[in-house]
Amino acid sequence: MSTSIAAKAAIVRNVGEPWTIENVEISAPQANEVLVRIVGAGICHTDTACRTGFPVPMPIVLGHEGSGVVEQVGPGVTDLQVGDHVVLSFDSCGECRNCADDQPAYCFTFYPRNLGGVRAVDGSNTVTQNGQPINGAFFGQSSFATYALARTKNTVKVDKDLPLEILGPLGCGVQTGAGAAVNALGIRAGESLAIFGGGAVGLSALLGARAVGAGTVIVVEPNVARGQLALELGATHWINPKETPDTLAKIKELVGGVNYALDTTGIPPVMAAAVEALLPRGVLGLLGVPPPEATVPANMMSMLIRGITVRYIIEGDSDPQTFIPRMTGWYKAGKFPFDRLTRKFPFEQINEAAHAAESGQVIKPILTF
Ligand code: CXF
Ligand code: ZN
Repeated sequence: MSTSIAAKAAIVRNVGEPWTIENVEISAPQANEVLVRIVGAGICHTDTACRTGFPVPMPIVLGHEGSGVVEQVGPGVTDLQVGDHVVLSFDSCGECRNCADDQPAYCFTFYPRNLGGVRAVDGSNTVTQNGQPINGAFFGQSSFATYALARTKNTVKVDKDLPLEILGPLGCGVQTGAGAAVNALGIRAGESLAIFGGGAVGLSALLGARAVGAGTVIVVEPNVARGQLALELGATHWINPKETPDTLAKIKELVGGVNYALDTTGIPPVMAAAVEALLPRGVLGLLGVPPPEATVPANMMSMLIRGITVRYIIEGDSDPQTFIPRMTGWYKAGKFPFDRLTRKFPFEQINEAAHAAESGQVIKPILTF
């Protein structure tokens, strides 16, 4: 059982170069690992950011929104079985203070585990090519490949009556947005939320807020198709900042202010508007990746007198083992139509699919195998 498995993987050889699909070998699963035959893999902004410079070792097999079928289990694995349908999420140690607090997205070893390119446990390679090392283990999976090696910790079993091909984004982008609204902000029935940016993460936040019965949900988004989709998905208001540049004034005019705000853009002036849109005791959650030199652009006195909280949120404060089943439960109940954000592309069209997302034509591309 310890023979490696032949697979095809999309490799980035150097920063900024396109993906090339090449033959590789995937390591057989060790203790606490499973081999998954990938049937779908979403493309997240972090994949494209890593291709173009977010620091990861090269050459590398990216992909961290995989879904598929368990093909092999490592020695001693009992909680997953061959044939199980699974969604792959981010990896965590399960033992540090934050993992023990059920906050695995803030695992003390999150970055080496998810972006280090090798097995965190012993530094060995999970992907090779003709015996030569290729970086893998990306978010404990590297799912831009026909097979992925995952850890039981980040492998979540799902019901077989769900559409497996499109479930991968529940492991990152959808979980990040929906979890931000539901877990991190803890939005409750009737409370109000303004979401800045209507991409995959922002619209997932909208879906999460709707699933738990939020009241007013305002989406600020310049792309007309995305703004219209936000309204179809239950946003009470869509503000197009191209037509209404003073979004803060517009939010105040519409509803006076909001209990919560989420910024998915990482753009400092957008964050400044989001802080000022909050009612007293409001909370702003930051999800967008900022420019490297950016500092917080908020007026401290204005925040003080309203008792404002501003915090960063990773992966929606989610524990994938419980939050992914919660989302699939909402989906089955017709309360969480995340499939409306997706479009399928054949694996071979990975570069076209990523470009379609970057240019704003597609919200969440999913590679199918
Ligand atoms: C990432 C965002 C940047 C920090 C690490 C986690 N989320 C998912 O793609
Ligand atoms: Zn991601």
